[in-house]
Amino acid sequence: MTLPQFPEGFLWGVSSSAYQIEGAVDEDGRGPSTWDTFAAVPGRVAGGDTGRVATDHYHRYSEDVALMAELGVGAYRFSVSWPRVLPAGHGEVNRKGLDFYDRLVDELCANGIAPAVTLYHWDTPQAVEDAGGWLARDTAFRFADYADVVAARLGDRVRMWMPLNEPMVVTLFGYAVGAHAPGRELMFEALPVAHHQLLAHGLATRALRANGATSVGIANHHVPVWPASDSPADRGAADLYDVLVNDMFAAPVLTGRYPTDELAAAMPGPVAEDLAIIAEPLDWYGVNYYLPSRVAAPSGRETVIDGAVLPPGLPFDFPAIDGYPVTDFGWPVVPDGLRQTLTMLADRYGDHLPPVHITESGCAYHDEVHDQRRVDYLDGHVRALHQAIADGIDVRGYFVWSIVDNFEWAAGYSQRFGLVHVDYDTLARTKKDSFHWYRDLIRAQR
Ligand code: GBH
Repeated sequence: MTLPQFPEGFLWGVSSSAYQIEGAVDEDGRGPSTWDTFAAVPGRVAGGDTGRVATDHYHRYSEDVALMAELGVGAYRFSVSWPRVLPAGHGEVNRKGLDFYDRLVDELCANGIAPAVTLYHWDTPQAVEDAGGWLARDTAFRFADYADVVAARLGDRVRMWMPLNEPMVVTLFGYAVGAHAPGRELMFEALPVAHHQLLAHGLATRALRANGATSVGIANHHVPVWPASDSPADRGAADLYDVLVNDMFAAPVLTGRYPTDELAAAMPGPVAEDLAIIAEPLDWYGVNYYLPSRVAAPSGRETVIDGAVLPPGLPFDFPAIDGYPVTDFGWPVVPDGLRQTLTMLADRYGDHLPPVHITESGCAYHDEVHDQRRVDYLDGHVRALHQAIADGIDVRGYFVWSIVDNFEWAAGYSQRFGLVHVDYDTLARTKKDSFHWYRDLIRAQR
C-alpha cells in the first residue's frame, strides 16, 4: 500500500522519558526520585522492576542517537530528570547532571535532530515530595526555578519545550488512586495536584520564554470518552470522566478557565490569578493518544486500570471495549480514536487551539524483531492522523512512543513499546520491523 503524504515540513519524531530509559540513578550526583522510592516498595511495580539500570541510556545515548539518525527523524522528545539537575529539588545545581543533557543535545544537533525537551515526566525529586510534592503550592515555584536552570544551559539548542507530560496521569494515578508514584490514594482530595501542576506549567512557560524560548507547548494525555450506553446514568458518568481527564487539563491552559465553577471552587489558592499564568499562550499543543475510554456508572464491581485495582468509591466504571484487536497490554487498537480526539479538541477550543503535535503514539507488543502488529498499529494511526489533517485540523508533527523498549512504570519491563528491542540482560539494541517501516514512511515524504 502507498504511504500517506503529509504536508511539507511535517515533523516526524520519537519520544522517551528519563526515568524510563536512563538508569544510572546513583551516578554523577543524581538525587533520589519518587520513582526510585515507589519502585523499591514490593508489589508496586510488576516483577519488582526498577529504573536502576533501565536501558542504560545514560551511558549508551550515542548509540541511541545513531539509531535515530538512521531512522531519519527530525526531532527527539526526551525528558530532563529534575533530581539529576537539582538533587534536592532546589538550591545546589548538579553540574554533572546538566553536563549529560548538554552532551545529549550536542549529539542530537550534530546529527541534525531537533531536541524537544520535556521538563517533567513524573520523576519528582524525593526531597520535593517530602515537602508536600504536588499537594504543595511551593512546588510550582520550585519547578519554575528548575525550568530556568535548564533553559539557561540548553536553551540555545533546544527547538521545542514542554514543561509537563500528562499532568492528568500524575493526578489520577499518582495521587488519586496510587497506581504510580508517589502512591497516594486521595481520590478527590487529589484535585490540588492538578492545579499546582498547571500553575507550574504556566510559571515554567514564562521562565522558558524569559530565557529566549520561542516554541513552548505541553504534552497532555487525551482520550475520546465513549459512554457505555445512552442511559442518563452512564452518560452522566462519562461526562464527569471527560471533564476530569480531558477538559480539566486542556481548558485552563487554552482558555484560562476551569470547565465548571465547581472545579474552580475546589482548587486551592488564588485561582483566578493563577489561571492568568496557566493560560500563557502556547506555540503548540501536544497530544498523547493511546486508546479510548468506555465509561459507565459505577457497577459495584472492582475497577482495574492498567492492572491496578482502584480504591472503591469511584463515580465511574470502565467496561471493556470489545470488537477491536488488543495490544499485549490489553489496550484496544482504535486508530480512529486519534481522529476523534483531535476533532474533540478542535470543536471544544476552536481558535484557542494552537497547532497540534502528537507527542506520543505507540503500542506494547512482545514481538522481538518481526513486529508486524506494531507496523499495523502505527500505519493505522498515521492514516487516521492524515484524515484529521484532511478534515482541517492543523497538526504539525507526530512522535512515536518509543525509540527503544523501556521501563513501563507500574508494568516494569513486562511491556515493550520500542521501535528498537532491548535485551535486558545484555542491553543490546535490535531494530524491529517497525523501525524500518517508520524509516521508510519518513523517507517517502517529499
Ligand atoms: C504515557 O502514559 C506516558 O507518557 C509514557 O511514559 C508511557 O510509557 C506511555 O504512555 C505508555 O503507557 O485502563 O486500559 O483504559 C499513558 C498513560 C495509558 C494511562 C492508558 C491510562 C489507561 C489504560 N495512560 N491508561 S485502560
